[in-house]
Amino acid sequence: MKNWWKEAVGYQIYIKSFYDSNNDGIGDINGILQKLEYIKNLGVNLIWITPFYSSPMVDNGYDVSNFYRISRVYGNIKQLKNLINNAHKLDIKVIIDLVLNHTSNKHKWFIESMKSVDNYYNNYYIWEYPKYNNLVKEPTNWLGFFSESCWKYNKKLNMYYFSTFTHKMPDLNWENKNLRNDMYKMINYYINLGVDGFRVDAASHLAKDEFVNSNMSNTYVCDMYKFSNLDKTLVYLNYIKDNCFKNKDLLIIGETGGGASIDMAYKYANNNDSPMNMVFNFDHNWCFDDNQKFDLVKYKKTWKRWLDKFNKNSWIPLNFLNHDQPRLISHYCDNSYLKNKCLSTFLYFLRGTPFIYNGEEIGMQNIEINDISEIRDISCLNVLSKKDVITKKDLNHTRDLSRGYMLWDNNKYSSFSTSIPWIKSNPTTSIYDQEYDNSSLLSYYKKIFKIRKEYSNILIYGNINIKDIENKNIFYYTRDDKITILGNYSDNNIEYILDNKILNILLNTHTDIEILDNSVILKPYQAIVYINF
Ligand code: TEU
Ligand code: CA
Repeated sequence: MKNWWKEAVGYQIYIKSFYDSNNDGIGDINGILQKLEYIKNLGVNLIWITPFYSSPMVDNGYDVSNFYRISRVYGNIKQLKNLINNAHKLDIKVIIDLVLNHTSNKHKWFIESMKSVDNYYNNYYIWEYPKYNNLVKEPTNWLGFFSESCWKYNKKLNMYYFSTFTHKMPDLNWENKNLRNDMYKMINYYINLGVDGFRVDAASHLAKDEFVNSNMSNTYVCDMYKFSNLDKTLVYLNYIKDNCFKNKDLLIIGETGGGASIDMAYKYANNNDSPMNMVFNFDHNWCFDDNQKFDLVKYKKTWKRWLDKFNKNSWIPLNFLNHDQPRLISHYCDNSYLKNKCLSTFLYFLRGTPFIYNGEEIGMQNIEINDISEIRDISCLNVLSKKDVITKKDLNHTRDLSRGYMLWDNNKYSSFSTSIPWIKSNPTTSIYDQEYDNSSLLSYYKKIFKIRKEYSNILIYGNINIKDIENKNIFYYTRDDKITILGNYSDNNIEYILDNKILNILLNTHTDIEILDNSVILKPYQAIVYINF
């Protein structure tokens, strides 16, 4: 079945670091508006904007204090509507982050919730009495994702509340029907505002297991299966579908971390009776060998596993990394543009919807942290607060790595802003440098998406056949047996014997290619896409 979101090329905008329109050092909604043409020229027709709601910004906006308000630093509802309208005029769809698992502890509901057990909102969150009547002890030994206990004591109520991430982001109680109704109302509000769908944040954590200790350890342990990917989560997501998404042509793409299995992911997103259309997973994010070198075989096999399961009408996003992970070029490509070109050739012609993380298209590198004062990421700060000695490695184990501000040109602060940006960046290149250079990474990304569009029947809807999967250096696959994607991800020239004919080369990382009778000589990190029928 054809869908607009299968044909889309997605682009993730980390709003805080994208473009600052009013020069306060923080990216904003009008900043995105001013860069729509750039996005359009890239070949993108779908943007995902990270949270812009009112927030104390403990976790850069994933801690929402009012779902109906836009944070003043990002703009206002009028500007958001204007952005959506202008994007639509350019045929760009807009999806927004939907934070369902938790709110900020400054959200009105939570403030009410803390007042008394009889308060209407008390049950909007997960409250438990101490485990022992006299002794004040936490209900379980679970540790959350940001290295804090999942439980936080409240003296007044003599109860603990639950959080998957941090105490400043208490988890919502999805068992409560009133809470659910309020959430449907909020979701429908944004649908009526004109968004084209949602990226459902932390979708896998909505349901929690029975509150019994994890036996993985006597002390605190991040036993994420206690609060990730439980079947009950599907029930909640299906309620949302019934109350908000049904019969609407939206894209619902879940973020399903917490170790979601492929089978579970398929339950989330099979486009048959599932609550969502696709899910982001993290299996392909850490494909390294024993020497911490990128492992192509692992990478190919990971994608193959997902593609084998998500065939027919089901679908996956094609993405490298996001704002929680390091930068692609630093993570997998030793900061080499050529390696990046080679690897993106592999990824973006697979069967699925590409999602680029802003700045990836020009090969933005990880930022380099030299001092704790440069760190903004709460999860990293939490880890560091527990250490006596902090090494450079500890400092650079932060989600900030990929959150540096966008490098628009070579002026001060790369013209992201005229004021000191909220976070540093790593100005090794710029859009200005690459935009008119036909050999740049940026130009290469544009070519990829142009070809994908031009041959959409084959490259989007066609079936996929990954060949020679055990080959450590070569990737080789065909789409519909008509277009071949071939690359040499190694430092050596390789003569590779083909089982088809190179008739017309559509894309080449290099300026030429040596074709022999029934083989081809690929230079190091050379990739080609060619018609073979
Ligand atoms: O991340 C969620 C997230 O990291 C977990 O779902 C994941 O399962 C875990 O790391 C282990 O795999 C999202 C956002 O992307 C992130 O920026 C937010 O901080 C977080 O949710 C909380 O809203
Ligand atoms: Ca701003």
